[in-house]
Amino acid sequence: MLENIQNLVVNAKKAADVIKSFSGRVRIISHYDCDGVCSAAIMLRALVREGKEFHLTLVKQLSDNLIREISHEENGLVIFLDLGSGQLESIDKHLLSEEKGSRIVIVSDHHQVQGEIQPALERKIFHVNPMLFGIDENVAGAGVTYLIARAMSPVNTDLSELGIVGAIGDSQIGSIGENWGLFGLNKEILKDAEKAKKIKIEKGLRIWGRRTRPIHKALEYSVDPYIPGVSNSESASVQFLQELGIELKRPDGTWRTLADLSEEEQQKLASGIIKERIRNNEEHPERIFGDVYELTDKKEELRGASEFATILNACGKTGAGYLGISLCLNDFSSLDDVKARLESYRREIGKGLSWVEKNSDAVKITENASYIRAGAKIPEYIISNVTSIISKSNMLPPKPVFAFVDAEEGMTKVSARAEDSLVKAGLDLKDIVASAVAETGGEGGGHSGAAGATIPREKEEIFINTVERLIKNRD
Ligand SMILES: [Mn+2]
Repeated sequence: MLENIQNLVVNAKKAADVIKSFSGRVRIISHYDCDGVCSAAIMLRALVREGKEFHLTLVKQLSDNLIREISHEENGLVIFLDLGSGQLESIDKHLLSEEKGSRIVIVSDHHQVQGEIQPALERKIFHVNPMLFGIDENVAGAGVTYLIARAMSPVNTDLSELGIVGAIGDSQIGSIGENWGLFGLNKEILKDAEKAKKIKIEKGLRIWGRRTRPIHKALEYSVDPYIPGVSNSESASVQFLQELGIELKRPDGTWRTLADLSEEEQQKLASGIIKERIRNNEEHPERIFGDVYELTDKKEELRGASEFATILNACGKTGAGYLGISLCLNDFSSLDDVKARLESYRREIGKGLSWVEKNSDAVKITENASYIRAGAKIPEYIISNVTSIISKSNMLPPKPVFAFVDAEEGMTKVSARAEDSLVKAGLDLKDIVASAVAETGGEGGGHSGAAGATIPREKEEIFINTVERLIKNRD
């Protein structure tokens, strides 16, 4: 493992040297989600520190068309962040082939590698991806980009916190036994962030809105951990806290937050939540504690790393990734705009969840998996969030969840999620989705617990049948 990481770091150093010695405007294409926004912010700051110019575009996905467009631009160095590894053939064909002159391409990504570069063109591409070295989990696109930035200059270790936020945005808070926290390469990056005094680690209840929401609101909106009978209901949350004897307000009448609770109150609340979870047969009732990461250089309401990751997803996915990047780089002038976006984003996710709850006829549950056919009822840009939340809640049986929604141009976006316990038992959604896509056409990829695809809409049934067969016949 250590050797693999060293190889990855050597690879990152090569890419860093290419960037440093390049003169001219750097063309950057990054993914529009939290991880992509963090990746872009890291690269921008590193480039500015080198006195370089850049032109950045954030995109939902890297299509053949986009790659072709970039090939028509005057650019000597193209950097792909949090995407690109799945489009090597297209990059080879449109950006590297001989008549394109001396263009160099850097791919900094953590997604599955697809396609190949012709050996003759290999010297023109620097592909930094942990998967090439057998590291297939626990580092995000932002972490990989951070390794490049760190290799450019040690000054850039102050960007390590963004590597962590990207990982959190990509749902990489994993577990080590009872102890929740980031591990693997993420843990290394976390050490840099602690050393640079950018992140403080505390232990606490892993509930969203620790510093930003009234306690009863935080419980009402909590989906991971899910609190049966309390999540989704304001009055039930208030009653739950009152029964535990926890004051909702401060002496001055303002709402208390989870961060205000005394040690003893935290214990009381925790055992109350665990009891509810046991009573409702939640799989790991005790998994409500974890490392809570505080971003020390952000404004008070942006300090919770999970909350910050959600904010960046909200900005990026609603077409305002530039606002997310400013926040990453500590420009808080657009905070009001950001808050409004966050609220509407969360509202959309909430609407998506209640649509699934109310439309059980759109959910097909088989022995092997659950399938949600939402058509145009849930927007494409939040379906991965909705699917993640559903797979972590007890809304559906403990099986992999596949959600289908309409995408552009007659295509269907598929989002697949499986809980940790299923992944540990050997389920690999990345493989399943890849095989299903081989049957339906389209494209797909991801990780063992979270994968996605875009397929022709008329092939949904074929996709489902293939998944059924694959899960059933799994050893
Ligand atoms: Mn990513």
